[in-house]
Amino acid sequence: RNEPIAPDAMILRGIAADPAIHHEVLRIAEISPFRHMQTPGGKQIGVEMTNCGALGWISDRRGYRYEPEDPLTGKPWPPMPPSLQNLAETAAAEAGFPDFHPDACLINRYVPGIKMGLHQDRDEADLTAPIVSVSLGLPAIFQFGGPERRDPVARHTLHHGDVVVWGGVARLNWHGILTLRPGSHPLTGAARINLTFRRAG
Ligand code: MD5
Ligand code: FE
Repeated sequence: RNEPIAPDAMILRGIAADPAIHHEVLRIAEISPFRHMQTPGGKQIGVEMTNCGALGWISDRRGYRYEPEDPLTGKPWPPMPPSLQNLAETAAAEAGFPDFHPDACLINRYVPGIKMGLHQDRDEADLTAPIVSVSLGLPAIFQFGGPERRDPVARHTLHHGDVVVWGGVARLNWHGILTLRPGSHPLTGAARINLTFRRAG
């Protein structure tokens, strides 16, 4: 069940398969809908995004950052549902990070043909906190490298309900998601949804 993939990085298989998790995502998206964001360079990000929690990750012509309000609605992001917060904190503790309290949850929606290129997550104020990533719906192949862009990259398939926790020496590792393949999932349809819990502020 617990699959270490590198020092301070672990996959917890199938622990978020409860449909109630996905239902919370649908409720959040009724308030703050999924949307394509702009990059600072003026391109559209292929993945559709929304957020819940005190802070939400956004990208626009001015850059990448965390904001307390949804620029689309002008209102605060929907609160983080306690069931999602408990899931993230329980998974982090299981992976060896008992003091994790996320204040941000970025929700990514991939449809077939969409990918996320190799990158590092470094927009957070406290880089000692881990990140918890929950996968729902269609499977995807994620690429997991090292702290340097040139480090070798391993591939792991993430399925519905899988949770990945990474922190410590793995916190700034390069990672990405390969192009989503066509398919349909009973809960999400032709989509993969990823929730990324972070301590951003
Ligand atoms: C996703 N999202 O699937 C991924 C998270 C992001 C982002 O990367 O910044 O929104 S899953 C990728 C992942 C899983 C497990 C470990 C690592 C990355 N990692 O160690 O870097 O939408
Ligand atoms: Fe990332």
